[in-house]
Amino acid sequence: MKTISTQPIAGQKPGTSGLRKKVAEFTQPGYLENFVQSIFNAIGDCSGRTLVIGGDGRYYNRQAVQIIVRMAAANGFSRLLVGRGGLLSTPAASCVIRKYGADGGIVLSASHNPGGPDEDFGVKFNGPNGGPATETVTDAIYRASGEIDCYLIEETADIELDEPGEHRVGGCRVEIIDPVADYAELMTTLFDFEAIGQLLANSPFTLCFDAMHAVTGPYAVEILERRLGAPEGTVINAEPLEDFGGGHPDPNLAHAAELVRRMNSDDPLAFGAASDGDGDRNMILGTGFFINPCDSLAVLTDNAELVPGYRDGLAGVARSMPTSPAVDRVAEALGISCYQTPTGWKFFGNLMDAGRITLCGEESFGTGSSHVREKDGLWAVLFWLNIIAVRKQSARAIVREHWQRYGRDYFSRHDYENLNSEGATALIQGLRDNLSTLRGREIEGHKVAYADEFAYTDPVDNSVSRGQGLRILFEDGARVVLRLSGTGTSGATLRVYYDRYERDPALLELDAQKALASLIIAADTLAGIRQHTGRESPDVIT
Ligand code: VG1
Ligand code: CO
Repeated sequence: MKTISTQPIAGQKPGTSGLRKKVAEFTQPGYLENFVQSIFNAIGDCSGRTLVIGGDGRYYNRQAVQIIVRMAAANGFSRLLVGRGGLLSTPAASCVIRKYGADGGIVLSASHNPGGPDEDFGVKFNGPNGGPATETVTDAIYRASGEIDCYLIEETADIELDEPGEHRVGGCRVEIIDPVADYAELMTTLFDFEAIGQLLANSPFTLCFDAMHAVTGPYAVEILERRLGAPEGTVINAEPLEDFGGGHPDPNLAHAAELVRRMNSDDPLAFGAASDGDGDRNMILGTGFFINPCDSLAVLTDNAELVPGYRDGLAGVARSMPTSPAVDRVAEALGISCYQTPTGWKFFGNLMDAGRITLCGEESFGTGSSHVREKDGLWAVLFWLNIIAVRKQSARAIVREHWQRYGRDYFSRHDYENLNSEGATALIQGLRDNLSTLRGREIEGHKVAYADEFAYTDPVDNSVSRGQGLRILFEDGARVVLRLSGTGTSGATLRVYYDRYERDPALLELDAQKALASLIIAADTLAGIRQHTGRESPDVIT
């Protein structure tokens, strides 16, 4: 074992989901080592503990796994569970931590950010509940990164990552585990595989899953093709590649282009889905139909009792603040609690651990439940397939019925990427300074009811998280939210979220951009979006 002296490196502050930087920064001498040692220092004595390690397979994943294995052994961990090939999707890592009672896990991923030598890398730490470290822990990691003076590492050869087996590194037992098996097993306990299998065997029901050359390929092939009997080739772009095949592993209409093409071909498919780099996001498409993630969460909540794992009902639900309130309406009808948390999955963990919620989700293509402590892309796909198999209706028909019953919350998010940081900060600061003056102002037919900066008090541990997005609520129930992204690695990304409720049965099938047009203009008037960003239109609309 060697003790290597080092000094703090500025900027190792975890964001919405772990530490994400350009590969060039992460591969600087000592950069990864400093951050990993800061995690170990923050969690305290590691001796005798068990750690799970895996990642989404992006560039630098394999090298990073080898370094972390040697450092974990040197820091006293007695058992490491490492995904074969260095792979573990984010939800599978969460599953493995929980199943084997590990003390935590390190997941190597920058999620939906592109990968490759010139792109992004990331490291996140999950706690013993399998969920992303809470803010208390990420704050402690950041503090540790500012005080670090040495790191510990074993001087051993690389271990064989591609074969199942056991290794000794220093005093530590390292087990190479099948990255898919435990997760696939868990899915069979939640969903009716027989009913879904029958649905898929029924030839008019055609399905395509786009793994985007990211980590879900092996999971989707095993579950959809091998276990559920979907035809070979149902999963496209199934092989995880270090650069995701040059694509952007973000499941939305812009980036999952091949899937969208197949859905709209002359012989359209019944159901399409895609996941992101680390497998925790999902996009669901019906024939000629995109299901907004906010609506998806509401529909899953409303139909949960059709699915074996949720047959006994839901303890409660939660959504991130910028997510539309579609799920709130269902929770009210079901008589269960509905919580509103800041953006990022780390805020759902306490609610789940305390048994307050079963399902939760975010507008950013994230949906999940208490089966693990991360959002879970394939799980959401299986949930939808299970509902379709039971109701024997198309995805589109199910959503339409939902709107007829509950009304529709039109929702859209506009992203302005790679902005000059000063301009983006000035925009937010300018609006923040004006929040208290907005009440009563009328713009484009919407009158401001109130405006504030969202702060969250965790009802379980009473911790307070401030500065979680500026929101403007209008008297007609419409809403605009503005916040800066905490996952980017260059410049700033502004996210503007719009939602508006529509009850009129004749107005439920409008184009979302048209339905939200007046709000989009109102937001520009109030926040000076075009003026501060210098952009006429957003880069990505979801
Ligand atoms: C984004 C999303 C947020 C999500 C986070 C991590 O964060 O908005 O909802 O939890 O990514 O998702 P931000 O700070 O950039 O808005 V993942 O799949 O990239 O781990
Ligand atoms: Co992700």
